[in-house]
Amino acid sequence: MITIYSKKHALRNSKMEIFGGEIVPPFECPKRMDIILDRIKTVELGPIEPPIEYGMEPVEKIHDKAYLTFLETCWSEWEKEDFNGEAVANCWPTRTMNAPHIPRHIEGKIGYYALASETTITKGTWEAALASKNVALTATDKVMQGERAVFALCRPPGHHAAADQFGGYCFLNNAAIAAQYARDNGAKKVAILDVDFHHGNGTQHIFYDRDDVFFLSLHGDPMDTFPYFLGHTDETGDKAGIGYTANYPMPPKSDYKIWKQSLTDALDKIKAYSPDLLLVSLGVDTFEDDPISFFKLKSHNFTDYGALIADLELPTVFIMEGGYAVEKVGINTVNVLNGFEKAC
Ligand code: SP5
Ligand code: ZN
Repeated sequence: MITIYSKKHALRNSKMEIFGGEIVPPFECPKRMDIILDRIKTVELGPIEPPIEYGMEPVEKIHDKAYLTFLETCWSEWEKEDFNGEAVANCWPTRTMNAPHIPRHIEGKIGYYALASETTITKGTWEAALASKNVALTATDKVMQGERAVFALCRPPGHHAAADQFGGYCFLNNAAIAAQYARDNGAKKVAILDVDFHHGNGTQHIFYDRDDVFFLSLHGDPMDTFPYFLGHTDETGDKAGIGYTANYPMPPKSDYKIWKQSLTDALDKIKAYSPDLLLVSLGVDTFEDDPISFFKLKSHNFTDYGALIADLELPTVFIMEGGYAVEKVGINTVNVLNGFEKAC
């Protein structure tokens, strides 16, 4: 399997995350990519190729123009203030405010566009996010041109990013951009299977009223974990999209036996939908030792479910999302890809 990868991910090099009331080093760190690349080389998964440049057109089909300008200019505006740290939100338009105006001041603007406070914006974040969407688009193009499956080693991840919101370590929604690109280039129906531990709130919201992109997510119950406010079973789509969102929230300590039941159901739904293309939002934070998650998958379970995904016999793009047990992130990620490839 070909991997698409850009060194520019390293430009996203935040030094801090707000976690449990403390300032800690970010869980979503550049080293994750080094470990995954090492594993790809060790098991000889296949060639590692750089992305090509797709420009902003495919991004503007998903994201709000003013949001993109905000992401591009946030760091330089923040730097102009007398602040000493990274750009971070501390005030939001919450339930009793309806945000009729986007503030002029960067502190208000960042609150308007942020969906969580753990994710800061730093010098280089925008450039890394742009490289990440190019990785997803290059991989998607290759699959559209006939590759059975390609791995988009995206960083920063994307599935929490909505049309005009960042957070959960995500800025541009790589999977959504890739799905729309596929739609615009011949795919009539696209399915997005999100196996990251966290609900893919951004992707769900982007496609919620559409029937041409079917979004399915397996995740920790939002009653118990991030992103807390989306991802319940009764969210099944709106308007033309009714029936084209499927959520599988699962409780703390869910193991592979439970997780696999959800996966099997999701795979059956994908089969019935019969898409032209499958995108997998691949987060391996379902692993038992993940520091911020609560599922109990073991390393060999990742191999097993890779093979189950291959059984769909669909052109498939794997798009990297989360996974923070850094020492095992390579083994777990590549196990999915190897399990898939061996079953083809
Ligand atoms: C792409 C992705 O996986 N993003 C995840 C963002 C999660 N951010 C919130 C982390 C809060 C963790 N709280 C964990 C409590 C652990 N006991
Ligand atoms: Zn996650």
